[in-house]
Amino acid sequence: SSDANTVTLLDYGAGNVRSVRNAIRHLGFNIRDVRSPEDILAADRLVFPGVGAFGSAMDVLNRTGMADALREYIRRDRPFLGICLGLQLLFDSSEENGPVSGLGVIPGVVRRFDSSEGLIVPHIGWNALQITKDTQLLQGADGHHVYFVHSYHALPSDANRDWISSTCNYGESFISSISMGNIEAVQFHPEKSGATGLSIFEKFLSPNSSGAKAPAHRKASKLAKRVIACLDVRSNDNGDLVVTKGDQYDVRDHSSSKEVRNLGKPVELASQYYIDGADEVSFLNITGFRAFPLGDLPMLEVLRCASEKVFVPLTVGGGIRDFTDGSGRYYSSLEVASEYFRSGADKISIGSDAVFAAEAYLQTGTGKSSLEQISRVYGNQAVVVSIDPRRVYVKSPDEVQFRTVKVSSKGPLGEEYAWYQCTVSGGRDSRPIGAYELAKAVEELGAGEILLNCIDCDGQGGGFDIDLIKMVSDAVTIPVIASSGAGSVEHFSEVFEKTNASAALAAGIFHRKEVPILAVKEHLVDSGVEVRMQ
Ligand code: 1PR
Repeated sequence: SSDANTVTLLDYGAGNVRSVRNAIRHLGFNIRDVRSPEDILAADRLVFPGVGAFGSAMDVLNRTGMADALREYIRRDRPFLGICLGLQLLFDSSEENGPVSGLGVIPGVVRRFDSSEGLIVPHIGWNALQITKDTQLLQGADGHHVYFVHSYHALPSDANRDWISSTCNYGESFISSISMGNIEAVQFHPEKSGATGLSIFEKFLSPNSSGAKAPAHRKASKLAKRVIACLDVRSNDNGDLVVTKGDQYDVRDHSSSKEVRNLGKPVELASQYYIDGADEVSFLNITGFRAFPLGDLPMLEVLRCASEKVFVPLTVGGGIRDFTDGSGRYYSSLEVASEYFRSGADKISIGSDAVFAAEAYLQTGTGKSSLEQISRVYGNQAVVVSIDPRRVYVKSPDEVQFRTVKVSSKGPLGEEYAWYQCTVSGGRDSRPIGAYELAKAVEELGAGEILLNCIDCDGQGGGFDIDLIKMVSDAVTIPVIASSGAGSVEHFSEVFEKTNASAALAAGIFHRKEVPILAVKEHLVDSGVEVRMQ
């Protein structure tokens, strides 16, 4: 009924499937969107990227008649690829806001990862596939790292054993893909899994092509530590968006010109870091707290263009808060975040507003912040909180009401302790809350990940603040990204050996081309740290 270059996409409008669209187009295919149940039955090849929560997805599918159409399409054994929630929905039921009934195609249940033993949930990152069945789709992908982001997983059982094509281990063994006839579904995100993911996607789109071969690599076995490249973006004095980089958050040159340092073009650098093997790319709109970010359309354009070329997760932060523009129109932070998601972000990052939310929550015991709203709509795996603390030395822990650490090197007056004071507005204003207290509070409010900077270390190249990162990563059960201060490959192995950080982020050393991403990863492999190699 249609040409071989067209694939049908079921996007029921619950979230961002831009990345899936970008990957399909990148592989040279056109997309036909499903508008009615009939479109499902008429498809030659159907991609079903589930987004949002299980219960609300089933509601939409039932209400629109698409649930029945999907069951029929699958019963006819027509080519189908479910992604993430698109795999989970095939099962009998899920515990997510439930129990809720699913499509009931595969026997079994979907359950939350158990964080009671300290397992970090959501499961975010690159984990190794263990192939249990020969399929064309996953050929050559055994032991490859692919990108996962989820809190719920389908449980393997005797009843569904015939369906399983691969499993993955995270706290326990769970189903990472199923395959039966022409029905395929994956829990990971092929559209965000770099070259391995694109090759899996391509095998579904053109099953007869011989081209898409999974790239050769070293065999992986577990969740990898992530290496993230960060681009601080702002307008320079000529009004052009540039990647800049500060020293302790000061981005102006120390020469007489005092210009905003210009380290390159955001889209070009992001694409280069993807090619170089970055596991994720973050954009921070560092003057977002001043200017209204939706007024800052170039930043949205940067995101759109970057997401067409970068097939690993993209995070964007800066300026996510409620705002009233010059004409009196009010924008909620949820609207700002939605615009970022629509433009291609996989996660958003909140700085200043999260500090205010945590302060209010600790005072009143209740929260009604933007952080909670955004995480309710998009899921907590999509919400990062970026902390910008500054070290404050004290003689004894009793001096302050905040959690202190015994520091590895003493303060200027011989102080043996420090607490880490949170700031807002890019370090300009200090607030009465510590990084430890903030991290605990935002975890409760629904943050899915913490980006932990340190103003003292930023741009100094002297290594990460191990004391701070250990304190925070021991305190929460969501992933912590260590940031600020990377100057050499050894700093990365140090932070993974001494703390519970799940990822390490750097900016300056990558922008100035002092240390390539590949060198960081090779050093980590040599140090016995599992990383994704391409
Ligand atoms: O408060 O929600 O509008 O978010 C603003 C965001 O912008 C926050 O995430 C905040 O961290 C960031 N930001 C604000 N001002 C600056 C600045 O530099 N003047 N950049 C800034 C923060 C810090 C790191 C940096 C690492 C690694 N950038 O992300 O990339 O320190 O650097 P290094 O490897 O060179 O040491 P809101």
